[in-house]
This record gives sequence, structure tokens and C-alpha cells, in this order.
Amino acid sequence: MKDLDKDKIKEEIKSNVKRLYRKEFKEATEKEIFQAVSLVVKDEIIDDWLATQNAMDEQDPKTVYYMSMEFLMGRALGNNMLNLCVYDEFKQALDELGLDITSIEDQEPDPALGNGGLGRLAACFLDSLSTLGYPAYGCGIRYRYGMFKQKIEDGFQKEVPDDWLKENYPFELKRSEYTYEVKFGGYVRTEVGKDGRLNFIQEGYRSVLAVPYDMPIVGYNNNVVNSLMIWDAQPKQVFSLESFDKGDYVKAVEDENLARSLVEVLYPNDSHISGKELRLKQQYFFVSASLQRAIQRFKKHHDDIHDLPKKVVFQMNDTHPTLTVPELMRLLMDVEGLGWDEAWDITTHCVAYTNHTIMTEALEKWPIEIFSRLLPRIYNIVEEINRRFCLEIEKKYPGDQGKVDRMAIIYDGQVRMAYLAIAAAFSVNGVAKLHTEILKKETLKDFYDMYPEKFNNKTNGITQRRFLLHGNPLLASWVTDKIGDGWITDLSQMSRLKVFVDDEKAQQEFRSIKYKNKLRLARYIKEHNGIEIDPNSIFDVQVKRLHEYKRQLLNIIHVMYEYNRIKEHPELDVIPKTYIFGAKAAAGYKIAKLTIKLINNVAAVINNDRSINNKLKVVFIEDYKVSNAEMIFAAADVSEQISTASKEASGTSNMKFMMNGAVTIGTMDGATVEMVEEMGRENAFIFGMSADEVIEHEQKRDYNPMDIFNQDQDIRKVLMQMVNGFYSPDNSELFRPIYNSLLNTNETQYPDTYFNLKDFRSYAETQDKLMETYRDEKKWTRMAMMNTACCGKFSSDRTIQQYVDDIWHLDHIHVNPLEDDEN
Ligand code: 26Q
Repeated sequence: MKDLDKDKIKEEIKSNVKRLYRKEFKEATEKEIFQAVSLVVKDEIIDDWLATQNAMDEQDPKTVYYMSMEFLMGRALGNNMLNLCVYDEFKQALDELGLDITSIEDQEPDPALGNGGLGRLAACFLDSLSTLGYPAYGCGIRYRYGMFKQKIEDGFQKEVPDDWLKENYPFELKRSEYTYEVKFGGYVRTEVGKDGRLNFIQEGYRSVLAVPYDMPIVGYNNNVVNSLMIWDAQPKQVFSLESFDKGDYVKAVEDENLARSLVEVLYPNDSHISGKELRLKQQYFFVSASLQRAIQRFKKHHDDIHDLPKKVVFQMNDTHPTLTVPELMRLLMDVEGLGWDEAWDITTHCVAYTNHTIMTEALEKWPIEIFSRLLPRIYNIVEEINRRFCLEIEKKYPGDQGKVDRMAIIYDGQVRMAYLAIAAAFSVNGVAKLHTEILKKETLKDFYDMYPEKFNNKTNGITQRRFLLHGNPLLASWVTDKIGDGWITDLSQMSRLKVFVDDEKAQQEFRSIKYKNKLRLARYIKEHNGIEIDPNSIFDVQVKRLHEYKRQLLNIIHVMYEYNRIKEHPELDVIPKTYIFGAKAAAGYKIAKLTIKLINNVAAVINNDRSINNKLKVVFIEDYKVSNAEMIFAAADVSEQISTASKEASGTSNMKFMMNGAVTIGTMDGATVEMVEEMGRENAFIFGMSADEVIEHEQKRDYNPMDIFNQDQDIRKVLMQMVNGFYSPDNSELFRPIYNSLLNTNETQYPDTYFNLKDFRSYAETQDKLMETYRDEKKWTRMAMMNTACCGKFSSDRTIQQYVDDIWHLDHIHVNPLEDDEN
């Protein structure tokens, strides 16, 4: 790193304030200082960014394009300073200027161009790619509004637009020179070309210009800076009087509307597919633009397009970018002039697909009507892919029409995106061992039987640089004191902490760090929720998207049960507990939103009941997002990972808690299974049905929650309180839909689809065990420390290395730092 000492930093910050705002430093607001500081950091990045681009030009390494509708980046300033290894210098400089570095960091909007796990995974992957020195582009959309901000009003979620670009965002760079056209609609005309081949010409279409903005992805201490390129849409011709005169007025206005609406907003649902045409437009928009840029880059160095698979791989983050397949076919055939077989050969060696869910209702399908109207040429190509694919199935399974129907890409008036992705991809991966096994045995069995060689597992990981180094500085420096700082780029070294788990002094230090982090979170909650919580109570935390399968309902039902127990037995010696929730619900997901209201109403009743002597508190943290997540993981004692087994593909918050020394109470689902494998079952609280048991009940349809309701009076009491106004005195029917979801059959759903009541007793008993263990301070601390010590496998660095070894086969980039021209 250049000689950027704290005095130089101070100087540059002050001069930036002057330059940007024509103000003396002492008059500047924290927002303005954030901009000034960011500019200093950006200057630091620029040279490495250029050097990386130069290296890529010279070395022409194989590059991955990570195609994703979502990148949940979180704030960049702190992360960039850390990865540039200048954090302490900036901290000192700001300190001497009378400012706290974290309050400057807090001025940055939290870029939330994603919903949850899938989007955050993409962000962790980019961090690891740069840190490991691999050439990569993230390809996505520059949504004008990201994930909505959540306000809680009278206990209800209210969605507020996330205007993250309101003020200039310092860490993006517009690259107008890489603008491409993307076409929608119209019709396809064919024409015999000079060479006698058919040409396909799209006419009568509407089009927009795709303009990329690059954001730097700074590797840790290695001078590598990759780019996240997110696309903005602009109208081809801005509406003008000239076009008005020509009678093109309507066209111009239409183009402008199309461009604006395309990138207006991130769809805030992450399980139920909304078959909205605009969503398909967004998908094609960013896929087409990204492919055009990738091919243009390739052609700068190569004449023969057949070599594309040697230099380029597209990883499709779930099915959302599946149009990569037909769009690449189109570009290769209609633009590059290849025939079908050649184009197919190249495409199927360039694309790979990651699946993130086993739930069939979340598998993406598009009505032919919408698809073919919006993307006529692309639809032609998909039809032909489907025709050939069905022939292949028939050849392998002669006479098995059922097989063809089950596997066809186009069926029943719809295009099945996952099947299109699998038919073309050379690799299909799940995101945890259990998940991949379920894909192979159940969800995608037909495809596994046909192409076993395509299927592989890549267990998810998270970046320790954000979720430990940045999010938990106290624990990070404790770890460094104990084992050196090698863990920052090699998390497997964490296992060396195991020698400290029985060391009394180390235990005490570990506890004291957790306590301080709990104080920090308590302050945040006081400030943002106005609730006082006791840092000596157990912090039991469930933070993740609100979903029935994630079972926040099981958690709150258990809280209601515990509350009844404390009321009935005031003499019980219980350890005070604070249940902390954080979750956004998709705006149209009624039962999820009602669950938020239930949690808040239960909180209101319990928190205001003095008779229970503060033994129980419930907090719903408003607007759960990456920036407050970092703080929450650091402060948690208990991590709730309680999805119905088989439903959570991997989960990644489970790993973030583990790294920060929280103990898991959870089901054997997703990557939690592998966490337990690493730390030993004795270091977690596992309960409930296994995935196999769940799947068996689902197949036999032999589960009736009414039996449990009739037999278990504690459960009955809790459920009755849900509908007798105990938690909603003004409207006793308010929570009836939740009650019904647990007990009543209707035509579309089985009661208690997610086995809340079935797993309840096992959960409650395990919670009791957990509390008993917590009483034994040494035993508990040892468990918590074992979690931190055993988290090595769950770095996204390990995950990325496996993608590179097994799927992408990337070359390293070697970056020579640019000479600093100021010296
Ligand atoms: C699709 C079509 C239309 C509208 C929205 C969507 C959509 C958007 C987002 C569908 C799904 C998502 C996100 C899914 C997701 O976050 N899945 C999670 O991925 C994580 C990373 O692999 C896993 O750890 C989680 O288990 C999985 O739930």
C-alpha cells in the first residue's frame, strides 16, 4: 500500500471537504465527511483497479461472469478500508479530527440490491474471488430502489422505498463507453442470406440502452480489484421535439417509460414467484447486456469465437439469469453467424447453474404467451432447444411419454426455467450436501438419472472479512492475539483456537467480548426500538427473511408457551432471556406479514408485564439489513436455525452466528448439518424431525396436527390465546389466519405444512436443555468457543476455491501494483 499515513489522510479529507462543498472542515456535516473520506478511499482503490484491468488485458486469464439478479453488498466504506489494510490509519485520522469512524461509516446507505441469502452469497463470493486473486465480474442490475426499508407501525410492517442513490453514491463509476442495445417484442422475419443460410431479423421492437456502472471489489491486501457491473437502462433517443415532428412522439415516450420501469425496483419476494412480465424483462435486460460485454471483451483478444469456453464461464445464480442460455445461442448464431450445433457446443461449455431451493412452488416458470410476445426470437430458440431435448429423452427412455412430460422444458403452456438451465449447463450444483442429495433423489431426480455427471455440491460459505474482521473487531483482534492474523485469508486456521477452549483466562476474555458486543447491540436497540434489554440475559436470535418454512412461528409459539409457564410458576428459577427477531416479509405474503404483527403483539404483552420480573423480553428489530446484521451476529448467545428439515437449502446466517461464537439451536437442515459435523453434536442443540422423516410424512400425508392439539394442553392454550384476544384485545380474530394455517385444512394447503406442532415438544425440551447448559458458565463458554474454533470450513474462500477447481477452472491474475506517480 502507498504511504498513506494518518496525517496524509487528515489532509486529504480536509481538502476533499473544501473541494466538494466549499466548506471548512469544522463546518462539514457527517454526511459530507463520509463523502470526503470515501473519496480518499476511492483514490486508493483506483490505481489497483486500473492495474487489475491492465493485468487482465495482458494475461487474458479465464474469467467468471457471476450472473445474478441480486447482489446484497452492504456498506462498502469500512470493508474497503479493511481490505486495503488502511482501516486503523483512517480510524486514527478521524479520531484526531474528533470523529468516530463507525458513525462516519453509518452515513453510507446500505446498498441492498438483494432480498436475502442468495443476494448476500453473491456479495460474499465477489469478496472471495478478489481476495483469492481470480478474475471475475459480477453482473446484475442497478435498481433505482433496492430492498424496501421496513418500518414497524403499530406492530405491522410498512414498506418504505429505499432511495439509495438519493445522494451521490461514491463507490460506483459510470462506464458509458460500454453501452449496448437490448430489444423487446416485435416479430421475427427470416431472410435467406447471401450464403444461403437463414437470417433472423427482429422488427417492430422496442429497445433500451443498457449502461453499466462498475463498483470496485477490493481483494484483501493483494492489490486485486474486480468489478461488479450493474446495468442501468436509458431510452435510445430522449424524447425531443424533433421526434415529435416526425410523429415518433408516442414511440419516444414508450421507450422512455420502458427504460425507467425496467430498473425501477428490486422484486422483494424471494420464494413465491410472481409471474410479472416486468421481471422477465429485467432478466433479459441484464443478461443480454452482460453477454454482449463479455463477448466484446473476448473478441478483443481472440478471433475464433469457438474458443469462448476456454476464457469465459457464466455462473447462473439460480434460474433468474437462465436466459443466458438462449441469449448466448442467439448471439452466436444471429450475430456471430454460427450454426446450431456449433453454437450449442459453445453454450453448453460456457454455462453452469446453481440451485438454491428444493421447493417446487419456487421453481420459476413463465407462460408461453408472455415469453414469446416479449422475446420472440429467444422463444424460437427455446422451442428448438426443447424439441431436441425431448428427442434426447425419448432416445434414452423409448416410449416413456411420462418421462418426456415430466422433463420437457416447455410444458402445459409454460417455460420451465430450471429445466432449461439444466439441459444446457455443464454443471448443476446445490448449496449444501443435504440439499444436493435431496435434489438428486427427489426434486431433480429425472435429470440426475439422465446426467449424473453434471450434478455436484458446493456448500455455501461467508466472508470472514465482513462478518468477523469488520463486524466483530473485538473478537477479531482476540483471535489474532491467539493465533496470528492468518485466519483473515485462511479460515481453516481457526481450528488452532481449540487449545484455548478449556483455558480459564481465554474463556473469561471470550465472555467479556461477548458481553461488550451485547452492550453494543443493547444500545442500538434502545436507540432504534426504544426497548431496554438486559445484557446479562441470554440473547436468543432469529434473523432472516420471514418465511413459513423458516418457522419464526415455531419460535414465537414457544415464547408464548414459556410466558405461560413463568406466569403459572412464578417460583421457577429461569435465566432471563431476550428473544430477538429481525425479518422482512415479502410485501404480498399475507401470513408472513401477520406473523410479524404476532411477534410484535406478543412482545408488547410480555415486555409490559411487570409480574414476570424481566425474566422474558421480546424484541423485533426494525429493518434487518447487512449493516445491523454484522452487529447482531456478534452479540448473539443463541442462533435459531429451526427450518422444517429439508426446506432450507443451506442457510448462511447459521455460519455467521457460528463464527461469532453463538450456539445453535436447530434442525438437521441445510448447512447446519455440516456445521454439526465440524464441531460435534455435543456443541449444538439439535432437535426435531430429520429431512427423511419430513419427506416421508409429506409422501404418506399421514400427519394431522389436530391430534397434537387435542393431546397437548400447553399447545392448546397457546393456540387458543392466539384467537381469544389475549394478544389482540381490539380484534380477537386478527390472528385467525395463523391459527387456521396450523389446524384447518383448505383445498390448497395441508394444515401445518411445515410441521410446527409436530416439532414443538422436541424444540421446547431442547430449549430447556439449552438453558440448563447456560447455567454452567464454563461449559457454555466452551461450546461457544468451539463454534468459533470450528468455523473454518464455512469461509466463502473455501467455497470459491471449490468452484474454481471443479467448475470454473480460472487462471489467477497477477497484479503488479502501479508505481505511485506522486513519489
Ligand atoms: C423469483 C422469481 C420472481 C420473483 C422473485 C424470485 C426470487 C428472488 C429471490 C426467488 C428466490 C430468491 C432468493 C432465494 C434465496 O435467497 N435462497 C436462499 O439462498 C441461500 C444461498 O444459497 C441459501 O443459503 C438459502 O437456504 C436459500 O433459501
